[in-house]
Order: sequence, then structure tokens, then C-alpha cells
Amino acid sequence: MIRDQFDKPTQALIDRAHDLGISTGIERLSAQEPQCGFGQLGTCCRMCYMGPCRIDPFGNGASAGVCGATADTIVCRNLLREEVGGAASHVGHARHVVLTFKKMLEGKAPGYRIADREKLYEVAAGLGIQTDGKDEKEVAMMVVEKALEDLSRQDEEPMNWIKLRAPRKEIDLWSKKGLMVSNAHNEIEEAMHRTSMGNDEDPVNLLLACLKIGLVDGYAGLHMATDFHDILFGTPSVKKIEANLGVLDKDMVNIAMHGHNPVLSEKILEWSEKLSDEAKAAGAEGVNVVGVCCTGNELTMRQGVPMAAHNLQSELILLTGAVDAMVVDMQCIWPSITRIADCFQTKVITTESFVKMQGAVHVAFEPEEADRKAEDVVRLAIEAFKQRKGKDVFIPEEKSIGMVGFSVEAVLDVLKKIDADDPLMPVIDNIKNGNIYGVVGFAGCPSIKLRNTFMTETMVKELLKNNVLVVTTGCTAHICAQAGLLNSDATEKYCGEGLKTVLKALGKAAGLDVALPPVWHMGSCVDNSRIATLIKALAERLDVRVSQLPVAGSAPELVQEKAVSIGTWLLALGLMVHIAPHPRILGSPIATKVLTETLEEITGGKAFVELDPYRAVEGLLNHIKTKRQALGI
Ligand code: NFS
Ligand code: SF4
Repeated sequence: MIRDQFDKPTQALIDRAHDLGISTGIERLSAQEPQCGFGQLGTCCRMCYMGPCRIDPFGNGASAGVCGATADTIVCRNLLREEVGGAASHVGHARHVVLTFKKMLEGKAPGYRIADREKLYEVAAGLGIQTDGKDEKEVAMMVVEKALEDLSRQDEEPMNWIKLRAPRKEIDLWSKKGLMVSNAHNEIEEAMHRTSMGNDEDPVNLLLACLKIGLVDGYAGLHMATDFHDILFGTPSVKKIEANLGVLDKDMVNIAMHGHNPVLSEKILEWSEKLSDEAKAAGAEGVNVVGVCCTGNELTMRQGVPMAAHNLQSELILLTGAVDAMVVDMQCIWPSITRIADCFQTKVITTESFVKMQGAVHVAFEPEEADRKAEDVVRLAIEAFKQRKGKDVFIPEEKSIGMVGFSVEAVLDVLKKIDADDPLMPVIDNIKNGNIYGVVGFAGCPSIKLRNTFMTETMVKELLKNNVLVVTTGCTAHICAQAGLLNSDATEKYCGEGLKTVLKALGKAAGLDVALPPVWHMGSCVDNSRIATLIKALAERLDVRVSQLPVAGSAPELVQEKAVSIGTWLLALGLMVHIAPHPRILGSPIATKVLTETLEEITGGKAFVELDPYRAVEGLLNHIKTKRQALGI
């Protein structure tokens, strides 16, 4: 049993699981160890039934699969398939939101409405839609058609969402290098096709295909999802929230929303308020909706819902015994949760036909019947509370406060108060004078393999000390919130003098009595699009390539395929991307060299693998320094 290695509330729940004889990921990881070296290096192939084949990259075993595939080919094919898994998830998510929006416009999903008209018109204008003489609905329907074109066209025209959201110089570069993509579904199909047995053998050609899938992920996945989320549910603004497991309340009906899609969670939140009297009649003080993983980020930045748990805590939160219902939609949902829920009075409720779980209650959630289904779900939670009432629970008391909701629009609103005509100028001036040494975006998951090293927190604090502004999304945002890095005290406590001065001035401009936090919560994983929008704005304002900016990305605790496809998109954009633990490429000398070195000559981006947090920060700072010197600042 691993003890006393995690933060206090996480460790307390791991200990409780141990005492109750309930298995958690920590134990299951030990049972898997040592994990397969071939798998970790990426040199295991199962693409056909002459295999499975595995190549020993150290030359002590087979040097090719039965069909003759080399380690380079096998690694690159596997990598591309990982990326397809990630991109398919993001594109599927975006498509779901677009279709919900379409149903709403057609009058078939009356539970939804256009919440941000301004964003709708901004997107329409960016897509070149002529809005004169058209009403809001017509404009919205044309935006939907443009989105669906990116999932259906066969004419090789560049994707509408790339033209809408990608930086101009990068669009030119991708076109010249043959990386431009047209239809997300075609690209995903082609990537699966080319990686099946007996097709693409050329590792470099496969790696170029990885970059294309990165673009599919970034534009037909992330950007498209963010744009439609904002139009449907509102563009986030800065607000104060609470985070950590202590946001559960034993006297309330606790509903943990887990997954990714605000189409479901927004409705559950609405009905939790509407049915508050029923909860009271059942003996509760009300309904307490809390957020887990990315749906938690979606709810917190728009509605101020508390952020209860990141992905590693998604099964642990159930060990409190205080969750009445865990409602899930799609992605990052551990199969273990129903088995843990079973030990308590917790109901796990699945809502998507393609995401079902043994032992869960399934409520098929269709946008057409969103209100009725959300009502059913909240009632199930109230029923579960009745069973739990009066029983012992164990809620770790830790909670922290933070500020969330730093959409680009919210950031620009603050900056406009300093320079209304040229809002980016104050940021650029402060980058030039070194008060902001650089910017690093932290994204991705909590890794059970690295969480006990406090990888993310350590890296963030080291960067802040060196005047690097940190922006964050996804579960990394949960980690930062729990570590108290999203509040003004953290500015005082962790930032170098230059960054502190800037954040104090921005806090004042925002009309707050205090400094802005040093880590800006920009949303869920799909909202890495917001980080890219900020970068695009800076690059275009300075008329430089993205790769020239003193900025970088980090996925310090990589877990999901989605993080791999997002990372590849950032490589295509020209960023250095720090990754830990090792991506599964090291079994291929070609993949390792291309991704960590050669790629820099093509897009300007490169992967940087480092598991030690201090050395990782050193690498990021060196990169920023090189970029600053090249810009002459
Ligand atoms: Ni991103 Fe969000 Fe969390 Fe990782 Fe999963 S919830 S989409 S993949 S685990 S950050
Ligand atoms: Fe083995 Fe080749 Fe089949 Fe892969 S495709 S399992 S390397 S024979």
C-alpha cells in the first residue's frame, strides 16, 4: 500500500478505500507493475492476426513483425491511432453540440436557446456569412451549415473552422507543407485506413498524418465545440468559485456531474434549482451540484458551480458516501465507478447510448426531451438521498477558493480598460520589458503515475517565480484550483516581482481590490481553443509566426489519447510542448528524432519529454529565452 504520498484529501480517501477493502486505481496500478516495456515504447502491434508482434528496440529480439513492419512503422502507426482516438472524441463532442443547436433552431429542442448573440454574430462574420437582411435564426442556421460542411465536404477546400480560427501565417505554412485538412470525418477514416495492415509503411508520412489529425482535433473538435458552447450557454466571465472535495455537503442532495458536455450538465443544474423544494421535502437542505473533470470546468466557468474533483479523484469522490448521484455523459469515465458506487447509496446515471455501464441506471438524454430527462435525473438523486439520509459519510474538509472564467473575451474586457484601442498592447509591453517573461499553457490530466510527485503544482510554482504567466484548462485546472493557485493570494505568494506588478495592475483595471490570480483558468480541455485564440491574437498583432513567441505548452501528467491529439495540434501550430510521462514513441528512433528535433524545421514546434519537474521548467525557460533573444527582447 502506498501511503502519505498524495495531497491530504486524496490520501484520506485512498486510506478509507483501503480500510473498507475497496479497490482503487492506486492498487490496480501496483497490480499491473511492471507495465509492459513493449507497450510503453510503442513497439507492440496488433494490426493483424499474424501477430501480435513486438519489436525489441535494443536488438535482443525480433527486429520486424511477421509482415516485416519495423519498430519505426509500428510506433508511428500506433501513435496515429492514438490521435484518431483523441480527435474522434473531440469531433464527436463538437458534432453533438452542433446538432443540438440545429435541433433547437428547428424548434425540436425547446429546452435550449441562443445565450450569446454577440458570439454568434462574431462567428458568422468570421465565416464570411452575409448577415444583412437575415434574422438571427437564419444566421444561426448558416453557421450550422458551415460547421456540418467541415464534417462532410469532399472537395478538398480547407476546413471552414481553420479559416475562422487558425493564425494566417500558419494557414499558409500548412498549405505549403500539404498538411491542410478539409473534412474531419474523411481524415479520421483515412488515418484508420492507412494504419491498417498493409498500407502506409513510411514513418515520416505517418507522422505528417499525425499533424493533420492534430489540425482536425484543434479546429473541428476544440474550436468548434467552444464556439457552439459559448453561443448556446454563454461566453464565460471571471467569477469566484470553490474547489476540492470539501464542496460536498452531507445535508444536501449531492449530484456530481462528470464528463464533458454542457448540453447535459447545464440542464441538470437548471432542474436541481427547480426541484429544490422536493429535495427539502425529502429532508435535505437543497440540491448541491458539483463538477468533476471537464464538465466541472464547463459548469464552473459559466455558472460558478464548485469544482469537486479531477479525473484521478473521480472514483475517490464516491468513497465519501455523500454523492447521491454521479451523472455522466462521455469521456474519461472510469469503469470502476459503478463498482465503488455499489458499496454506498450512490446512483451512477449514464445518459449517452454509446456510453453505458454495467450496474448504472441509464436515462437516455436526448436534446428533444432535455427538460423531462433532466427532471428524471434530479428526482433519482433525491430518491437516493432519502436512502442515504442519516448514514455516516466521510467528506474531507479541504476546499480552496479561486477565480475562473478567463475566456479571451473576458481577458480583453479587462485589457480594454487599460488601452481601449489596442488592448493587447499592455500585454506586449510587459512581455517586452520582461515583467511577463513568457506564457505557458498547462493542459491535460492528473496521472496516477506522477500525481504523488506534485508534478503540475511544482512546475507551475517554479514558472511563476520566473515571471512566467500560466494559463490552464482541463483537469490541470482542477489541480491548480485545489493547490490554491487560482486566487490572488497566490500572486503575492508565488510570483516574481515583474509578474506580480502586472497582475496587480490588471486586478485594478478589472475593478477588483486585489491582483488577478497568476494562473488563469481558461476552461475545459476543448477550451485549449481559447489558449490558441489568445496566441493567435498575439502573433497576428506582432505579425510573427506562433513559433516566434516566447510561449510554450505543457501536458505534465498525460493520460488520455485526447491529450496526445491536442499536443500534436500545438506542435503543428509551432509550439514547444512539454510532455510527461513518456509518450509511446521511444521505441522508434525516427519518431523520436522527428518529434523532438526535425519538426522544428517544419512547423517550429517540438516535443520535449521530461519527468523531473525542475528540469522540465528549466527546459521551458531556456526555450522562452531563445525565443526572446531571437525577437531582440
Ligand atoms: Ni482532458 Fe477532460 Fe480530465 Fe484529461 Fe479527461 S476530463 S478532456 S482528458 S482526464 S483533462
Ligand atoms: Fe505483426 Fe505486421 Fe500483423 Fe502488425 S501488421 S501484427 S507487425 S504481422
